[in-house]
Amino acid sequence: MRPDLTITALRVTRFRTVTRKIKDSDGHDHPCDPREMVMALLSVETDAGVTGEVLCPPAPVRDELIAAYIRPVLLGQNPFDRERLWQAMARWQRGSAQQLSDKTIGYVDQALWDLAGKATGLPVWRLIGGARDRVPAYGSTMCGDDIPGGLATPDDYGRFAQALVAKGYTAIKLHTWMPPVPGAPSVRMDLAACTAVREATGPDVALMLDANHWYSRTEALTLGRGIEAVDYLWYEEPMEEASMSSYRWLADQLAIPVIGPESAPGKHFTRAEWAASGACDILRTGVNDVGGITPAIKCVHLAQSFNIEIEVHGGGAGNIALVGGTGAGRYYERGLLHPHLDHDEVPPHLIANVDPMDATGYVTMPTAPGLGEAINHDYIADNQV
Ligand code: LLH
Ligand code: MG
Repeated sequence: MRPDLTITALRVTRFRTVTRKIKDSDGHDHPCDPREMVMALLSVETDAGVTGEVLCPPAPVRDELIAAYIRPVLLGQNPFDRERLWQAMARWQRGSAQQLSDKTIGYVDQALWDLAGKATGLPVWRLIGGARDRVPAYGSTMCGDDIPGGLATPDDYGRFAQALVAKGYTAIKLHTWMPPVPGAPSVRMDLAACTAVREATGPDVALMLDANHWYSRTEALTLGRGIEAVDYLWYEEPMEEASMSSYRWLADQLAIPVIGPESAPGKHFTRAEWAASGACDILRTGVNDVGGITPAIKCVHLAQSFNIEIEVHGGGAGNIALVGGTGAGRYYERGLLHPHLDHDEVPPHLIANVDPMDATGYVTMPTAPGLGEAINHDYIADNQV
C-alpha cells in the first residue's frame, strides 16, 4: 500500500431501490407494501484506483453541498488524513450557516474510513482498534402504530417480544406510541406495553424503553418509576434533549439508568456536557448523529475516560465498525423491527446484509476490507436516477 494516495474525485450516484418502510408525519418509520425509493452512493476516488463508498439518503449528499463544501476540502488531499479532513469539514459548518450538516460530514467521513480499510486490506472495525469480533444485538422495535397484528396494543408488543426471543435476541428495546398515532403519547399505554413485554419474556431478557420524545418532566418521571418496577435496563429519550437540565432532574430521581443524548446536535461536545453535568447515567453516540466515525470514537473515549458506559444509536455498517472497533456498548442496536417486516430480507441494492445475527443473538464483525457493505454495483448502475 502506498502511504501517499490522493483523492481525485467525489461522485454521488442516485438510484432507485425498493423499501418496505414509510415515514409518518413525525418522521417515525412504519411498515408498508413494497415501494420505490431513491438512495445515494457516495464514492471517494483516488489515484491508486481504491474507492471509498457509503450508502446514504440523497438529501445530505446533494450536488450543491458536495460542490460548495466537500470537494474543495477533499480533492487533492491524502484520504488517510481523516482527522485533518474531518476538522476542516467541521469548521466549515459554521461558515456555511449550518447548510453543511453533521449528516453530510458524517457520510463523507464514513466513505474515508471505507477507503482506508480497502487500501490497507482491513475491515474498519479492526482499523479502529479491533476491540471485539462479535457483539450481542438487541432487537429495537419500530414505534407503536394502529396496524392490525402490528404494534397496536400492549399484547402485540408482548407477542412480538416472544417472537424476537425465539429468534435468539437476549435483549429488546421498545419504541412505544408517538404522535401522530391516535391516542399517543400515553404514559399509561407505555407502561402497559413495558409490563406486557416483561411478562411475555420472563426475568432473563434485558429490556429497554425509548418512549415518546416529548413528555413533560413529571410524565417522564412517572414512566421511569413504572419501568424501574418491571426491571428495565435503561430509559431513553422521553423528553426533548435540548433541555439538558430536565434530564439531570430526571436522572437525579431515578434508579434506572437514563441514557442520552441521541438526537441532540453538538457532536462530542454535547456528550461531554451531558457527562460533566450528570444529565445521563449512560452516554449515547452514533456515527449518523455526531458527524461520522471520527467524532463517534471521541465520544467513546470521552465516556471511557469518565468511566461512563456508552451505547451506540442505530445499526448499519458504520455503527458496527464503531462497536467492534472500540468495544462501545453492551449491545448493537438491530432494527427497527416490526412483526410485518423481515429484517433479514436483502434489499436489491445489496448482495448481503451487513448485520446477520446468529441463533444466540450475536452479530459477527464483517471480514471484508472497509466498512464491509456488500454493495450490488450492477443493480445500482442499472437503476440510476
Ligand atoms: O423516534 C423514532 O422513530 C425512533 O426513536 C428512532 O429515532 C430510533 O432510531 C431510535 O431512537 N433508536 O434508538
Ligand atoms: Mg433512541
